[in-house]
Amino acid sequence: MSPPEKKKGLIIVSNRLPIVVGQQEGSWRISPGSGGLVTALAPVMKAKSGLWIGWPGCGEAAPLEPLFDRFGREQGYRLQAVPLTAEEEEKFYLGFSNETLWPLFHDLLGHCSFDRENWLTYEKVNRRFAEVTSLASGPDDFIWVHDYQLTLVGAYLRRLGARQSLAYFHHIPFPSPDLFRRLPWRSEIIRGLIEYDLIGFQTLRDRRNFIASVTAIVPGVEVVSRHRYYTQLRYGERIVKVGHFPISIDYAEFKNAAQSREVADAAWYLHEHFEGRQIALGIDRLDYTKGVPERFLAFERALEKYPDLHKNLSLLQVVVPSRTQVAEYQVLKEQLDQLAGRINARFGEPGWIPIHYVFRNLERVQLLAHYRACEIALVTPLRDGMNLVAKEYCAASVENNGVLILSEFAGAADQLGKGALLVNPYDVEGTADAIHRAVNMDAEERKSRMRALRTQVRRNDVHRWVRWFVQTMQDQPPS
Ligand code: GDG
Repeated sequence: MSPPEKKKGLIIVSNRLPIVVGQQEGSWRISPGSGGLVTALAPVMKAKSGLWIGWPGCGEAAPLEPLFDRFGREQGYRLQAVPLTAEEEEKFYLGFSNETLWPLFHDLLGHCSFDRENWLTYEKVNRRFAEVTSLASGPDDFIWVHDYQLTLVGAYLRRLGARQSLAYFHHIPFPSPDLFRRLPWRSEIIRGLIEYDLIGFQTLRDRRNFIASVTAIVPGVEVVSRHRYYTQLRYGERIVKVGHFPISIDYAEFKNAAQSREVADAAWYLHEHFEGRQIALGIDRLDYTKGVPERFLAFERALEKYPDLHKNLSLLQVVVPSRTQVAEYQVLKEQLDQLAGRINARFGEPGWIPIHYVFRNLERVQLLAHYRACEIALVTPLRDGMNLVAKEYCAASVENNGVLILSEFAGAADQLGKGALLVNPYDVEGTADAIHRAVNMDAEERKSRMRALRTQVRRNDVHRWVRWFVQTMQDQPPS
């Protein structure tokens, strides 16, 4: 009789744990976060006795141990915290991750700071993540690390003797070799990444950029074979797969929620405030990569060039507060306040405000109602790994009447480029023309474009993404 097959566990490592910890009526509560990644991974985590390792993101006051025990019982997978001091959070997260890697990887060299103290803390924190993961994992587990904050965890795990399969997914873009070379620690980062067995990117462009950098920087790395979704590299004795796996959303969940009575009512109520005009929607985290000032300028140009838009179109821009401790983000906030004020003062008339600009987080029902109510979505980042707002807008456009205006520099453009109106966000004139075209698009063209977009998102949802990534790791073709 053959011995029973040993169960392979799944360990996810990410900077933040996917939880919300808070107090309600004096007692501590813990609940899973609401992102698509958590929804997609939860069933897999349950089936594979999963463990999620990350920074809890709450102060030390919370009694984490009993809260995590309760979470494990309720959700069917476990959590493990990696503690960070305030100084580490500042240098590792706000500093190196968000002031060096984030702008560099989004092609915005002018926003980068290169600070050695921040780099040293980044190394130290990555080492700590690896130590916690090493202690918590068994020899048959599959360890899957997420995103640019944790590029070095795989290499530290190897130094600690890890023999398991190590995978990494990079949620943001990977820059061209010419840009990547500017990073003083380029060699350490790229040598860290090559220690994983599978390295996943969002787009073919990111995958190619990485391969060009790694083969230029690390002697002895060579391409062994190319397949549609991944390339195999040889590095010493090891074979490393480098693939592209465009991330997605839980399409069915978005579609069903958008069809609920609650959302339909909220959407109707929202549109009533706009008295029969069309609404162009922008929803973005406060971030200079999202191209919001450029979008305001394009909207202004559209009003200048096309007087028929006056009183017939408003831009509803939601900016979600983010990284507000970083000085650059405060400057961006002021810039947006000023631009919106100036454009409204220039074009506004009694009964018509051109830009409705709000700086806050929307509740989920409101988010969906915004998607459903608005005839146009303006998703125009200067660069974006994927951009899930674009996919969510399509899933929630249940009447098939929305027009998606999408930046050609969002990862999502690879999949949605045919149904969307693609724009270069730096091209104010071209974006203004696209806005005018969207407003005047007839119902038939809107429908056929939106149908194509929704089919694409439905077929390639986040559940398929998880299966695809895990199967590539296990050497099976994608289903
Ligand atoms: C990184 C990469 C990549 C936004 N406003 C509200 C709200 N949201 C939710 C959206 C969406 C998410 O936040 C934003 O996702 P994005 O993909 O647009 O952007 P990043 O946060 O920059 O994420 C990105 C992603 O990782 C996944 O790999 O696509 O390129 O940068 O889900 O719905 N949610 C609620 N209220 C809001 O006001 N509830």
